[in-house]
Amino acid sequence: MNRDLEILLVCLFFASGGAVCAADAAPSPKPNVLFIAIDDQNDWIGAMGGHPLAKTPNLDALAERGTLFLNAHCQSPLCNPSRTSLMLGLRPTSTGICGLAPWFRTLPELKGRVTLPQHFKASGYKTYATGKVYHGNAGGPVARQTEFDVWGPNSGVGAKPPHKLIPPTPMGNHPLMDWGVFPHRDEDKGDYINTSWAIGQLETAPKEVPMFLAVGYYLPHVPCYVTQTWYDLYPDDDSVLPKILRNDRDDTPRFSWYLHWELPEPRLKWLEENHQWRNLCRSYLASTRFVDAQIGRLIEALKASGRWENTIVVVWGDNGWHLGEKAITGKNTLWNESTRVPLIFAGPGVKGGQRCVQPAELLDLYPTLIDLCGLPQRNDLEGLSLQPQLKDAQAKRERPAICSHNQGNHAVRSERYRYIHYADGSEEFYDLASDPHEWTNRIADVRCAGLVAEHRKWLPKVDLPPARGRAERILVYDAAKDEAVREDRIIIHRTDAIP
Ligand SMILES: [Ca+2]
Ligand SMILES: [Ca+2]
Repeated sequence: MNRDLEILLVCLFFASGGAVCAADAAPSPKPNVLFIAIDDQNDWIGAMGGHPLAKTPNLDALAERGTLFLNAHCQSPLCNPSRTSLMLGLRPTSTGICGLAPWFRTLPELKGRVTLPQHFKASGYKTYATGKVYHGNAGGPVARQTEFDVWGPNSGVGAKPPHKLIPPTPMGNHPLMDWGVFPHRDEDKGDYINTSWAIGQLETAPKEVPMFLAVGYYLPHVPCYVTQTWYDLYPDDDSVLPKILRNDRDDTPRFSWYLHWELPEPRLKWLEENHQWRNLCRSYLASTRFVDAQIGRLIEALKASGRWENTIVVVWGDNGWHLGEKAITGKNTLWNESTRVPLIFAGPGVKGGQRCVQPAELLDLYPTLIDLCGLPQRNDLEGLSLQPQLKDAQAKRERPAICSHNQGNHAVRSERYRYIHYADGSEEFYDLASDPHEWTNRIADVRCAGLVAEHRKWLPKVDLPPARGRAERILVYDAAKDEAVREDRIIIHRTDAIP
């Protein structure tokens, strides 16, 4: 069948409400969904152009088959709140879930909330999950009963060296804060094991029942352990380093340091002093390349299972990662390195070969997948369906993408600009067209005043304080005193180790 006719039939199918097939009035099989999450994956992906040496042939092929969003952003630059928001279809500002805890089912108001996979299950799908889909082991055995039908392994990073590979890091020398090469096999890595399990499901699951298969990749989240083969694909020279501006933080508010809390991730200064910057960048690039290879295995199995033509593949990252930009490593910021994420849709109903620069949010996955699969609509979701952009990448979106990090801190990303508002009232404004690295804060430029005001209008009207049950230490930044105190007003993780 030619591609245009195929799209037309798919459109007719959706227009019919998905109840009957327009072509022959026989029941039409709903498309399967392969739902692929990558942890802490920034734009260092070939097709995204975030790093000249990034090579991801399998992700690039998926992007070519479908639509790649080049301006997609997480709703919170941290695992638990980002994933919770996506799965619930609600902003972190609407739930108060903005930290590594709580597991959302512990909140009475969210106990019965229908998540994305539950909505698929209720619509006749069998749902499968392996790896890091929700944050860590969030929910534990309870989640295993309620969130998916079938659970595979959640193997984490897998093989680990007997001791940390890098020198002791400041901020607690956290065990996860490590990277590099040590002798081990790809087959002993968590992401490999989880992929093998998912391949097994593709081989054995009954074809009559549509599948929703979620595979959550742990890498390139730290520790970025890789085997020599992948590591050696990247040169031992400075071409692996990102472009940075040495005095980049001179024009960012002091509060932007507090936002990046008391994380275990070392600053750029430490990486350079300990000759670890290059090693980290190579390890991260190699980790992504390894994950890409696992996605390649998965796609091959999908094709071999006969489901390729009738499966929507969606790939997303839960937040980005800094590797020295703005003088830090890690996430937990409101700049592009933290908020921008990969987002690819491919399969029936998705136009191929498209690059979309309209803003998109991970929040949009829930309503978009409902549309693509012809599931019953819901009126309780805060995202927008991306279906217009999946048909025509030029289709305008009615609002910017918003990323929030604890109460009072928000980034508003339109097609061209980024506006940031911090809880103490300080602000930043960037023109990505002339300043793609966000090096020049133009908030004080009077010529930008009108644009800033337009972006300010999009700050969330609802902005709940953090929900109870947070696991990490909570500190409050008191702007008047310029110090951290414990209370429940503005929650912020402050470090006193600002370089
Ligand atoms: Ca993450
Ligand atoms: Ca700057």
